[in-house]
Amino acid sequence: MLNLVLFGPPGAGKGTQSQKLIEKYNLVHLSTGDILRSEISNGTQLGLEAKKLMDQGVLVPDEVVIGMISNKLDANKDANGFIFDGFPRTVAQAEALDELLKSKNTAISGMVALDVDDQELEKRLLNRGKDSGRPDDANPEIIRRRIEEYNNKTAPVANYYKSQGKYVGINGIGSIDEIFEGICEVADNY
Ligand code: B4P
Repeated sequence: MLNLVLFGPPGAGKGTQSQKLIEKYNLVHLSTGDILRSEISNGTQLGLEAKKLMDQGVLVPDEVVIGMISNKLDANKDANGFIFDGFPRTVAQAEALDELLKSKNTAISGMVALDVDDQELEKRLLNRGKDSGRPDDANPEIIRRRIEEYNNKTAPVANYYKSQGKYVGINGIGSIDEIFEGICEVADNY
């Protein structure tokens, strides 16, 4: 079973590369950002609460996203494997994910981290914001808050996987296909 964590700052290309990976390896895509946005568009209580935080560029509480991932794992019992996109975003989420997978007799195969500098991230997100309608992509101040949140709370997750020998860093600047090739080289080894 291939269980890949696709990691990187906001706008690094996790969602973009996930779409290509699920097709090539026949995996289930678990994006906490997408699940939260679908809760928002369905007007659920969870969505209403998440929206307030996401619009400010801050993370939603761990227990909320861990619960969502747990439900999705249960709903996809026959999957070949999973791409975790935007999750785990804190060390507590990474620990919870290990426990959830262990209870299903599987584990994370590895983490691929996309490395992109802050200036490029800001440019990509503002560009996407022009037509995505995503409030968190709309202004530089919120984007900077998201990057700060990443540096404070999410970057330590890389060390969690490094200490397990499961971390591989990839240059996230270049064409989408070039970056995809780099990720596939890593994934093919698992
Ligand atoms: P996410 O939806 O996960 O969004 P993201 O980090 O902004 O995007 P991603 O890295 O996937 O970028 P993409 O490929 O789209 O999170 C949104 C919010 O949800 C968070 O701020 C938080 O509030 C909440 N949340 C989500 N998960 C959570 C969790 N686990 N815990 C707590 N809170 C959570 O690429 C961005 C743009 O770059 C696109 O326009 C794309 O076309 C472009 N691009 C991609 N690759 C490129 C390349 N190689 N060259 C040029 N442009 C490229």
